[in-house]
Amino acid sequence: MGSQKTTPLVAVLMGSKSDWDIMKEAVSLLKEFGVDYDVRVLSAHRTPAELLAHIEKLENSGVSAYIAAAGMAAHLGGVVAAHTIKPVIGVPIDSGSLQGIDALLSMVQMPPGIPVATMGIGKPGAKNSALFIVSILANQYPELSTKLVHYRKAQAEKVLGESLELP
Ligand code: RP5
Repeated sequence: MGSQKTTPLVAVLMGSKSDWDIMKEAVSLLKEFGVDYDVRVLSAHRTPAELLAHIEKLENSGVSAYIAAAGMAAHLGGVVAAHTIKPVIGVPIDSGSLQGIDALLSMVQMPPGIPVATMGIGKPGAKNSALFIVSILANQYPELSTKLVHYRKAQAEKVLGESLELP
């Protein structure tokens, strides 16, 4: 984990190192698309001051969007969104006894005014968070638009190929 490159386009934040097993899926897709990123473990509850300091640093360095992943009573996405006007994509982590339902509701039920674009729970949500950000950035970066079209094409071909493999 840690920083990757000096000018991050996307900041990936997670509430605990225990979220990494899920969030590495998002980071791996950002890498595949060649999107610069910065990954940190920072908690809205456990390290509130450091989280704010980090957001301030990212804002000054021209970050384009945030992915905020957290489990249980997940406030990370909302707190990040409160300190930026950049898009914040939330990933509810399936930790704790409620397996992510708690985190999903915490993120998706933001009161009006400060949105967090909430993905599905766990690994599928982590993957979609990266793809969703690539969609947003594709408006600004034509090379990402091209890569996303190729990604979708390859995905469709894989699905069509799977039908042919059936007995
Ligand atoms: C949340 O609490 C984290 O995002 C994590 O999903 C959950 C449990 O954290 P640990 O006790 O594993 O550090 O803040």
